[in-house]
Amino acid sequence: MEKVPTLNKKLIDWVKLMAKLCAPERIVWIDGTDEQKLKLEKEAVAQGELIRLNPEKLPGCFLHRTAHDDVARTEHLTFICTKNKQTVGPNNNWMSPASAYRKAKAIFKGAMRGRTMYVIPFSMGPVGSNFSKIGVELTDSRYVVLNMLIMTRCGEAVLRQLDKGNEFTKCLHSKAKLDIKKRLILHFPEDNTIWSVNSGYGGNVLLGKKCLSLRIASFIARKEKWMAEHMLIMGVEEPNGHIEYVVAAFPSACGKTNLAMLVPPEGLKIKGYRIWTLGDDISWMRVDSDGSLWAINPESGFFGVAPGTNSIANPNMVATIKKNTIYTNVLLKTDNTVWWEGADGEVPSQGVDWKGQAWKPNTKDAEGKVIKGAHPNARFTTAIANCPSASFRIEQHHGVPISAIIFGGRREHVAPLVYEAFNWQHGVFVGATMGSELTAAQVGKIGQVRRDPMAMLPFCGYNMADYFKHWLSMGKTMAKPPKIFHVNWFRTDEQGKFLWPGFCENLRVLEWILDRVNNKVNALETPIGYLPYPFDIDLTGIKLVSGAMEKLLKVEKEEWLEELKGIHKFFSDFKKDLPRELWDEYFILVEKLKQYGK
Ligand code: OXD
Ligand code: MN
Repeated sequence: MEKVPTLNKKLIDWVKLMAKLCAPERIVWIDGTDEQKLKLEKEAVAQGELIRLNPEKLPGCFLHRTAHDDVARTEHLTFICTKNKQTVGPNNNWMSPASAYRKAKAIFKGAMRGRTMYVIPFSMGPVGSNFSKIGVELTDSRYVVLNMLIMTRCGEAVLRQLDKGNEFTKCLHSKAKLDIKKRLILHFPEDNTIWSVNSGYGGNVLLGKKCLSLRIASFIARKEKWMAEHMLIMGVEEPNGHIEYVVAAFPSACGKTNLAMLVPPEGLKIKGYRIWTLGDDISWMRVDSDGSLWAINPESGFFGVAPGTNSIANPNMVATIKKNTIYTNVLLKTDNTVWWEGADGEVPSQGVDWKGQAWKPNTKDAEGKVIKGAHPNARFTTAIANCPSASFRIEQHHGVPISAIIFGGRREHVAPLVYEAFNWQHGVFVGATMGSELTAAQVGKIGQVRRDPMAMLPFCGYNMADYFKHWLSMGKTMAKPPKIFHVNWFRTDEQGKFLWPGFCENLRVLEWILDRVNNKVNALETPIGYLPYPFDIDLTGIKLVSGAMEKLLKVEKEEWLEELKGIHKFFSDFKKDLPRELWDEYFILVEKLKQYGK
């Protein structure tokens, strides 16, 4: 082993043990310095793991291509390994720790032979905050190291934290042979351990992200009475200069990243609104001595989807990814810059696609399908600090106080533009029954509703029925719980045209939400919750088609009664574990709807 920069015996012993299993040629400790980062970048370029992009147009940027069958999270190969199967619930794949370790050990054995094992000490959350958690990831991938340097705070400062305390999540990753047949993403929450092997895709291998900050953290959070959620965090500066902070959970393809950093539309900007971004994916929240819920973003970077990112959808992200960014699986242009479907500007006349093949627009494959330049799940990894709307509070150990929790989904019908839950318990029901219609980008029947409670279905590290109980009990610990809302930007008219313009105009809905938080406007009581009066949504500077707002805010009794059948089926899957309070909310809603409009 090279010189070991820590005296933490538990850490040293574990690194030794894992090195014995994986048999790397050498071990390198990541110190977080620019010097080491530059060296790793150089080596990665020399080895063909990264391509250096045009230094004038994209300074400090690189392109990486994954294996063709390693482009997204693999939920069917993702397991929670606990002694008791019941712990993980119907929402997770389960394996016993003994058999998971046995299986994985056989794959890890000698997997790093001839390679370097990097030791990455990282902090999820500001280094030294009481609310942060430490992890150490061992990996044989330089790409992982370089991504972790953006997505987390890592290096020397974290090791100094480990001089004071002993607890860290033990994260082991090896690319091994990138063999999908031997790919495993294993979580051992009872051992605070994660093992990931035979993948090089971010969501499977940047172990601080989904694995630690959601699956392991949700498990710990339940025990320690806090919340680890799949939520953006943003500040909305109001015209009086006061900033209210909100969190929001949406299933994928609903514009979570775009919302987190929106640029106010002209009509609202002149009133004095401004957005402050804290995070686009994960929120850790706990109740403070003031009885309010406070949030930190455990991450320090964005791992965002490139296709569809452009100056209309997300001008702040376009500005953010112009420097010091790692692109994965996008198209390489002839001037050594990058492109993806839905990017700004002209479609390039040629380039090299995400698979490394020469590409021209509208070329078809053997099945007659147009070959894409970028993979639909192509990504960029970039620092939050690069973002023009980055909050000045991202490094604050205490985080920010949360005034509203927003749930959302993609629904052509049923869900109105926005509504407010009656109280915390009803809000938990609203989050627990969240759903989104499948789009062409997902496997399944287009339009079919997939339930994704709190957008946590793939990320809750234990039985979701217990997760709902945890949410219900957290509400009781808050003197000032945030108000809970549901939004839907995707409602359509009879012709299937969107009724709401979306994107930056969504701030108009946030304005109503904050007006409700601050008791500035009244609302209409309906069976599903409180709805805005149409005149309370400021439409200055935009024109909706006549009658659109009424349609956006309509509660259709028959559609909701139909919706409740799907919810009944979903709840029934949890059998007797589902908390009684959620069934209570269900039956209250059925009754209210039956009476509605009579
Ligand atoms: C993500 C996801 O990558 O939710 O953030 O899949
Ligand atoms: Mn996510």
